[in-house]
Amino acid sequence: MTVAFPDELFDAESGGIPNILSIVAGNLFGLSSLKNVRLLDVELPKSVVQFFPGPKFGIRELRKIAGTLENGRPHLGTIVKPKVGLTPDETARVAYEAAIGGVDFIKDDETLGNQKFCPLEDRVAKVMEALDKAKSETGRHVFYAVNVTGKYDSLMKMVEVAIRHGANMIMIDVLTTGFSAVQRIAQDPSIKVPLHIHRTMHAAMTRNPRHGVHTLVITKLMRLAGADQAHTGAAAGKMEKAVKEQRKVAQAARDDWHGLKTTFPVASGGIHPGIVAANFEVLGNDLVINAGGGIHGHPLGTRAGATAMRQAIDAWMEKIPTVEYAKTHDDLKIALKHWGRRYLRED
Ligand code: CAP
Ligand code: MG
Repeated sequence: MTVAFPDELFDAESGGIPNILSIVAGNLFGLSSLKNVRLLDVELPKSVVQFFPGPKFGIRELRKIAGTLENGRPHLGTIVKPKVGLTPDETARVAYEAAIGGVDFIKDDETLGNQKFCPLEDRVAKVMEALDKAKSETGRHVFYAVNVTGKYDSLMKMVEVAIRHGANMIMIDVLTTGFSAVQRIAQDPSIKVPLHIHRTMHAAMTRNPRHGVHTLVITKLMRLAGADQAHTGAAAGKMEKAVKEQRKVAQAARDDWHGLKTTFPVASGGIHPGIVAANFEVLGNDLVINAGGGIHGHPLGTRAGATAMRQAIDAWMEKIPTVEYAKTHDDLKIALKHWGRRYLRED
């Protein structure tokens, strides 16, 4: 069923997303007279949307910086793995190898913040130094999204430290931190870097098909708050969902929406070269395809893993089947032998 609320109920200016959620996604979930209830979508009028910054950059600006505006190919991202435990020097080495191999974007994993074994300040300085070196060798720009997830005051300090050391993207786990933190950073004119938004914990409310909140709602709210890139889910991968659903969710990040800039949808989770084409087929080319284990787990290491992913992207762009392309591209050939490949059936 569709429920309409009067506009004046919403205090979008000072209440922001917390106020919207308290109204449309509040106590209803706990009512003992309801066995199950699920929020499938939210439609917000311009009178509400106008109070939100939306993405500062959007897909077009990110493509301009990465140099992919002309060819329109999907971006390739990686998550530094193992997810925790590496020192700043080790993290920088992985980042350098991935950059040389061909990624456009590198991110911290969602559990890495400012732990003692890998302090944020030292990590950012060393990774950015490694990416500068990679740039001087390849001419390619690579984004590094630094995870500043944390309590509000330290989060703002981490943003400042990260930017001072050259960070060119900031990452936040939105559900554990709060939509307001994203909005706070997105609307700050002095913070001139894009935001990558992770949604760890989302499945606690999005997974049950009978109860909770659909990822479509989370995606719209991430865009409203200011996500330049946001995890929207993969069509093939370790956390894949129904094809039609995933397409709809990725599209919500890119559709016209009361003049807001677009959000680059990110497909992540168990991605490897053998399922790259399957994801593009469903989710399109305006997509960041993100592989952690599917890059660093390549038998020849991170650099070859990144190259194999890039080759799978090139194959797709040249409309050549991945297996065919692999015959003349060794890193891809080894990857397909290691992980196999898969196509999707529409469901
Ligand atoms: C992927 C990932 C991401 C999930 C998030 C992980 O790594 O870094 O956090 O994909 O899921 O830790 O699993 P791998 P979603 O490539 O090594 O699997 O995008 O669905 O929110
Ligand atoms: Mg992760």
